[in-house]
Order: sequence, then C-alpha cells, then structure tokens
Amino acid sequence: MPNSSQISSQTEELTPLSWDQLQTMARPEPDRVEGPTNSQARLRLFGTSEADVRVVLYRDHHAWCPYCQKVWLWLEERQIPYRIEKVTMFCYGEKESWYKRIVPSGMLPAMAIDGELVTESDQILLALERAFGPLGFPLEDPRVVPLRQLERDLFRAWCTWLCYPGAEVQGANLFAAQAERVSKALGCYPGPWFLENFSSADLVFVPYVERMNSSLLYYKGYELRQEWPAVDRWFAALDGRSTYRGTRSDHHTHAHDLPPQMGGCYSNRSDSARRWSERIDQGPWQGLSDSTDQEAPADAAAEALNRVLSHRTVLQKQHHVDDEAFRCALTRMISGRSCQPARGTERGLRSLRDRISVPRDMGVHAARLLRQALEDTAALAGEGQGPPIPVRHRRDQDPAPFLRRR
Ligand SMILES: N[C@@H](CCC(=O)N[C@@H](CS)C(=O)NCC(=O)O)C(=O)O
Repeated sequence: MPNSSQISSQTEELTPLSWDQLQTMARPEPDRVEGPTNSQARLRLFGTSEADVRVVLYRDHHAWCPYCQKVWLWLEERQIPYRIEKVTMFCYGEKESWYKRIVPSGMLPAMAIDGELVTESDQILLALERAFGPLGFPLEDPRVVPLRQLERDLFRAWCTWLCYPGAEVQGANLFAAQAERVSKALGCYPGPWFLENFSSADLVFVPYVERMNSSLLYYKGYELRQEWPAVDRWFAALDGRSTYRGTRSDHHTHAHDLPPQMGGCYSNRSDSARRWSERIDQGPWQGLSDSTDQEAPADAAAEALNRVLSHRTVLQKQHHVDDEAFRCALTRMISGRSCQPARGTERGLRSLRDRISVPRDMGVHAARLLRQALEDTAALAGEGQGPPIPVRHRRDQDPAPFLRRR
C-alpha cells in the first residue's frame, strides 16, 4: 500500500490517486455475519451455526424503517441468530412481487419464526419474547406497559408539531409537555435507562426518539438533547452500545427520508431551523450533534472508501460523477491531498453528497467524512448543485440498480 509521501513523489502535485491506488487504501470488508451490528448483513449467527437459525427478518433495503429498527435492535441485543431478507419500501421503488405474495399489504417488518409468519412489530416482539425470553423486562410487564403508552403519546405530539403547518405553537407545547413526562420517567432510576437496566422499555423509544432528535433540529431548530438532559444522557448511553451504533441513522438521512413517510414535514422558519438545516445539508459536518462519540474512528475514511468502491460504477452512472473529480474527492478524503477537479463537475459530486444514507451505506462518521470531501472538492469546481432531493417520494434512492450484478 503506497504511503502519502510515496504518492506525492510519484505523481504530479494535483493528480488524484488512481482507482487501483484508492483500492489499496480502502478498509477490508468486515465480517458481516459475526462482526458488529451492520446494515449489510444477510445472516447473523453470533457464534452459532446456520442450522440454529429459526428466524427470518424481512426488513427494508434502505435500513430506515423505524418499526424494522426496533425488531433488528432486539435481535442484535439478544444475539438471536437470524437471516435477513430485504424488501423495497414503496417510496423508494417497486415492491418485490415475492414479498407481496407472502405479505399482501407489502408492510414491513415481517418475521418468519420456525416457518410461521408474523407481521406488526409489536406482535413480532411478543413472538420473539415467547420463543427466546424478554430483553430485560417483558413488553407486557406492568412497568413497561405505561412506558410504551408514553412513547405513543410522545409520538403523537411530535407528529402534530412536525406535520401540521397550522399547529406550530400548539404542537410545540404538546411536544414539550410529553417530553417533560419522558424526562421524569428517565429520572426514576439512577442509571440512564427507563428501568434499572437497558430493556424493551428503552427499545420501544429508540426509533422515533432518534427521528425526533434529527427532524426537530432540522425543521424547528429545536435541540432535544440540550433541552432535556435526561434524554441526552439516555442517547449517550445508547451510543455506547455497538448494537445501537450499527442501526442508528443520522440527521441528514432522517431530515430527507421523513417527509415522504410522514406526508410532509414543516419548518417553522426560525433562524435556528435555518442555521441547522443549512449545516446538516451543506456542512461543515464535523462535530455535528448526531452522535455522542464525536471522535471519528481511525478507519472511518477507509470505511467510506470501501463502501464507495464497492458500488463505484453504479454511483458514477446514477449521479453523473466525472471520473477524475470523483477520484479528487476520494483522494482528499483518504489522504487529505487537494486536487483541482474540472469546472462543471461539482453537480455530480453534490448529487452524491446529498444521497449518502446512514446506516444503509456506511456509519455516521464515515458519511460525514465523505460528504465533507465531496463538498470540499465540489467547491473547487463551481457553485452548481445536484438535483433537488424530492419530498413526496425518494425514487432517487431506488435500490434496484445497486442490486443488479456489477
Ligand atoms: N403497525 C406497523 C407499522 C409498520 C409500518 O408502518 N411500516 C411501514 C414502513 S415504516 C411500511 O412498511 N410501509 C410500506 C412501505 O413503505 O413500503 C408495525 O408496527 O409493524
């Protein structure tokens, strides 16, 4: 593998690395089956053998569906061996006909356990508890039931605030009232969790509180974690779990994936909302408050490089990314060396910048570094932007081209 001094002595100052050179600097493909929680796995074994697999989880290709995240996280926390079948959500593309044959509504998640199909995330979790025992406390424990109800109350208040443009003040007040109840509930035990230990009570809050944190920042300029220290402490403890880190998304992904799912998300146009949305869309991404572990892991750039290189041909075609400009951006990300891309190549770079999805494509830190390198390189080429991100659907994120043989 060439080091950066060899590279600069062998090449012109402004020449980007070749694809072959970049390949040598990418992170090797990690073990998806036995390694840490990740969105690319099709099988998870936790040290068992394939013969032990009793569960098939049907979840979205996009690794975004909140109800799927709940089941996914449960399986990872309990280390239950399972297989994963990925399905396209309506707003990203065409639903697979094989899936509609087994689940006619096309809704996700679904699970087969010992060959028996179960739909509805709560029913799936109850079936998993029956088969394998609870995660900490059972979902029907008398202390968990009111917390599940509280999660739904918070969810409804969030929807009112985010999705109804005429209910700005009422929505904000409703949300603050429910967030206060959540904060009080979190204060009942000395640790960061809703009950004595991490349990199904925490699990049910994870998907939507993560989406609330990002969407309220982007559309309302509301800093949930700053406002509610108990919630901040809960998030920090979650970030300490590698299971959660493997399933978590980021502010950019949520801000742009929520509108088609929710039927619209409305900004209150405050200065704070404008500042946060600009930062989330255009950077700088370093230090953005979408994870507690602000320090990027040493291999975050190599992770991003590995993920880009495994889909390079499709990415170039989809985003019309100029070959040399693409290499300039990746060279910048991996070696810090800046190369001048041709004028007019910035649109392709920014189109890709706007469509990196976490955790589908890579982790939070890898995505930040890639977005930053694409933007820094685009800025050297010009002012042009990529196509706007649609708000009624996300067909620009159709997984189909990435699934064909490369
Ligand atoms: N009550 C259901 C809700 C599931 C749900 O709304 N799933 C959405 C995705 S978040 C879905 O599958 N929609 C169809 C699609 O987008 O293709 C559950 O808890 O499982």
